[in-house]
Amino acid sequence: MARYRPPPIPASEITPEPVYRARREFMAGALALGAGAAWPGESAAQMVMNVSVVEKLQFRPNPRFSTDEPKNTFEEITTYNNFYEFGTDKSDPAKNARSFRTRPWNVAIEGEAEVTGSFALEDLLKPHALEARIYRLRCVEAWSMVIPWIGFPLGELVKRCKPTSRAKYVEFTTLLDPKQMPGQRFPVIQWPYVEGLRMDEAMHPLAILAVGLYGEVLPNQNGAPLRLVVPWKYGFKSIKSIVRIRFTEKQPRTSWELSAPREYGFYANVNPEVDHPRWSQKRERRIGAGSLWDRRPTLPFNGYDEVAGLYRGMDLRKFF
Ligand SMILES: Nc1nc2c(c(=O)[nH]1)N[C@H]1C(S)=C(S)[C@@H](COP(=O)(O)O)O[C@H]1N2
Ligand SMILES: [Mo]
Repeated sequence: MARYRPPPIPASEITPEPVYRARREFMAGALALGAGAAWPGESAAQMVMNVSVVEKLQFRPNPRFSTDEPKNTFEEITTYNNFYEFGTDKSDPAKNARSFRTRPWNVAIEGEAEVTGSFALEDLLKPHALEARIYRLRCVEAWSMVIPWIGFPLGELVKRCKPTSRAKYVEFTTLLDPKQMPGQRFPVIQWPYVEGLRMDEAMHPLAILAVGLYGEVLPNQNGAPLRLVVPWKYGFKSIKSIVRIRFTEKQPRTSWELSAPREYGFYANVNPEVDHPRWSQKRERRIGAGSLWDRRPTLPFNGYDEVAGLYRGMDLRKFF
């Protein structure tokens, strides 16, 4: 990967005007709350991007739910992406999502819940204090990264929606907009991208909705303005650019299951014992660290052992 050189001009000039304006509005709105802690000892996004004018998110670090492994750089996290709506190469999303409009943004809450309707993102976020959490992300393609997210527990939002007793699952849907998302003009997978969690998974304190990383509003290629992060599951569960959250009685039919049911199960828990039909899941390559051949062992549940209780009594080879 080519070495990154910081642009010599301020971000206000390199960021397309609507994006820049949207970011300012985003900040002026719901997110300027919380404890106001800075990222300890650094501001990598600021350094890398030479940004002096883009406002920072207000958040509190959460060491209890953070790994102390070395973080991937802002550049790695924002130039090596899976976001098929913007192309299938790892470098495509950074290029093709540049002018993606993430404001205004509404999220529909639907299904088996007392609180439903269409919510402006600002209103949805208002009650939630943001936290920084450094999580491992393990892609099904046998690579991994360490990413400092900014977000809040999904379970808090679920509770506020007051799901009914019939709600057993939560289904998430990405925006469908082939005009803005050129990848959706090709039938790579079934659009829009759909993912889902069982209710107890959604309530687990490790599952978060992210709105930023490295102290900054989420870059478009990472799933702006709102994406799920479920660190014990393969990366594809962590759906980006969410426009709908639906509470259901039946298990949602996810895009990956519909495209390749033998390869991608609903649960998608990181499991070194269950190989992908076309490759082993025993090891993984940490992006940016060492050579291509430097592989580390993959840990069950991506190392997040505290979720094991959710699956007690389940055959995780069958429910992969
Ligand atoms: N809507 C949508 N969400 C998505 C994807 C996608 O193609 N479309 N790719 C998934 C996959 S396979 C991975 S590994 C992660 C990558 O997240 P990152 O690019 O922020 O590291 O996003 C997930 N969320
Ligand atoms: Mo992935």
